[in-house]
Amino acid sequence: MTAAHNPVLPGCYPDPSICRVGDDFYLVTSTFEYLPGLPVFRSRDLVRWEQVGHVVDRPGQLDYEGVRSSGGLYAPTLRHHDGVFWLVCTLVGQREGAPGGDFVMTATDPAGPWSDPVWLDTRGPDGAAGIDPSLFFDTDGRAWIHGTRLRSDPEWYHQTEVWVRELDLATTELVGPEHVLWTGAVRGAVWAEGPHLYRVGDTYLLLAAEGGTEIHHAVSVARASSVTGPYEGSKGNPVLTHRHLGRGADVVGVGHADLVEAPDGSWWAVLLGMRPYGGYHYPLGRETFLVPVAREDGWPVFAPGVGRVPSEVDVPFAADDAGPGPAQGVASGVVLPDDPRWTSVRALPSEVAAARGEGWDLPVRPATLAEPTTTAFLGIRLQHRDADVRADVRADLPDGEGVGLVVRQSEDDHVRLDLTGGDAPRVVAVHRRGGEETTLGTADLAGARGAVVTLGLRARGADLELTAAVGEGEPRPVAVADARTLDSVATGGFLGLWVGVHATSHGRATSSVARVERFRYDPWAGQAGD
Ligand code: 6LW
Repeated sequence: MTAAHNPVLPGCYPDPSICRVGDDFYLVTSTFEYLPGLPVFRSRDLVRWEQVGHVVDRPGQLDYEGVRSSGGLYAPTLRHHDGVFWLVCTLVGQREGAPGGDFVMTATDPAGPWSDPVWLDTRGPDGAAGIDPSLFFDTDGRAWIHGTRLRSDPEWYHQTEVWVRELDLATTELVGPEHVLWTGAVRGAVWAEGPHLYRVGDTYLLLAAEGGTEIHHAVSVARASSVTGPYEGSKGNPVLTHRHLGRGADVVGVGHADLVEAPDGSWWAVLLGMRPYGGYHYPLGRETFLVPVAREDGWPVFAPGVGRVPSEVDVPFAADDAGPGPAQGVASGVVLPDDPRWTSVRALPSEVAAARGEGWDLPVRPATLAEPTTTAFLGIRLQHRDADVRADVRADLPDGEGVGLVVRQSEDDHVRLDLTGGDAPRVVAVHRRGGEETTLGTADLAGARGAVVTLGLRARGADLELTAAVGEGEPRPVAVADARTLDSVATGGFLGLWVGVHATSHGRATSSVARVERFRYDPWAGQAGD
């Protein structure tokens, strides 16, 4: 037996959905405006997770142009039926006239390739679109799509309803009448969402989040003897929440759970939660946690005997020698171009850059990070509160262009350490906050033209220090920034922070290529006082 360490996927991996095929568990999470989209992880033991691919990894598979930060892909559900993996998800915030809303993709290998999307018309009677689609395959061969949308006649602000409709598997079309199953366990609960249906014997279980994906988030459960209801809520609802622990808890906002049965018959849930630090802020975003689930009187009991998300979870069927898996953010050192952590915004890394050696050729684009379009950006999730990040970039761009290290929340909120082009390179640290830019610090790098400049970020909790070094020289502090001004508590939205590199010519046509020699990410284990 060995223990899973929570979170099992650190960093911005929200809205986890899980299924099992034979001895393998598969898990997907939301990716918003980042591409490739919807990472697929595999595990044999729920402890060690390995990324095997992405659902959205081809140019043109989905159209992200104009999708603003925290729009894009929300809350996927992954299921397996008759040799086929099914993925349902929502594309939010697409530009006028572009396809969006709920869609289905299929694959025979979860590592890909996945199909192009089949769009579903899941709008309600009044035309309102929804989010958080899920798919349930019943034992009689019928399939049911369910999801969440705001009620057209709400009794309270942000009251939603969970609906279900049959999916014709031959045509991938919704058929038959719609049924509304659930509006939350608590009167006044906002955002009953993230629904998932399961069948246990002759009983249908409905799991749903409620309370909003922040401090009041919770997991509730209901059951029925027919898939279309009526559903009766558990008297134990909410069956898991940390809302009563307050903002000082080590983990907050737990909810959006999905259940899976292991080969030995035991039940488990994956769900999202946040680890605040530096006060009530969670720069790492919403992360994926694992919780054991017991069954009592036909109802699931989450974290039995404990009632909260444990920091360690014993998994009886995991081998004793299980070390941490490659997806758990333990990777330290140069992030090579073929590393699955690399993402870009609204385009694939391969569409904005070309691998070269340990690093990248990153063609400079006129667009800046402030624009909801394809920018010359490559980044990975910040997965640790304490980490060192270094981008080695060549100081050879022309005047008016720049390449920089960035800590990104969104178009409107990020911190950049930019190396300017031209004969007299400088570094300029800028905080773009709520769309307004402030210079945090500058340093002249005399004689650096043509040299490799190391742009550094030292994250120690919420304290971010930005440094620059020329060649093998000592890093010089350029500016400090505060991660508490960048997290979603401060800025809104759904994302944790990303760290990466970007290049821009500030609107001018260009054919320059920024050279990113290498990018390092090192979690910092630390010592007191360092
Ligand atoms: C997700 C939904 C939610 O679709 O956040 O506030 C969305 N609620 O369940 C994005 O993660």
